[in-house]
Amino acid sequence: MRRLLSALALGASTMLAAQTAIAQTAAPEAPAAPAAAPQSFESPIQNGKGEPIGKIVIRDGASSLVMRVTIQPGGLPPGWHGIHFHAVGDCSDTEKFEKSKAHVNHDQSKHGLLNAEGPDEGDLPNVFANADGSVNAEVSSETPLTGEGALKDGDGSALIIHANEDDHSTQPIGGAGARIACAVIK
Ligand SMILES: [Cu+2]
Repeated sequence: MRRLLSALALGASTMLAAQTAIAQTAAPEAPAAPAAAPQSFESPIQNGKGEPIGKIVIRDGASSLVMRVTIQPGGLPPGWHGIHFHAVGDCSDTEKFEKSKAHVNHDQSKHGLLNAEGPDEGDLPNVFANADGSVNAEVSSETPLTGEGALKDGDGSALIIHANEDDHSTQPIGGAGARIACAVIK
């Protein structure tokens, strides 16, 4: 009985030692982030029936923002889809999403990441929806989330997903077609 008790005691002290070791090794990594932590913003994506199909998560750094687009299975028709930042943060007219207006474009640039006179500030790379309609994508943009010329200006902005892919050169939206999903950025 005594052996058993001391074995238990030894076991407990070994566990404590292990926990202390974990705490010591984990500690130095913790304080690194806060100084340069990017601003982040999250918003649901809704389809043409006003149903939630996924979300955008934006992290805004000093010189560019990174946006993750996540859409659940069944959310989109499979294949490539053009996506853009549109000028107004209003997704309430779900049939056509026209209240989101045209692209964010403060300096009258031409549309298209591949256009010599572009791109406009709303231009983004296409995203690809899998056979089940889901999307997991990450894109970047030099358009800021806050500050001068930002997405979060007085009337906000919207992330619009189009029915077709964007060819990144023809006007006005690269042949991307109808607006089929929308997320408010405000
Ligand atoms: Cu668009």
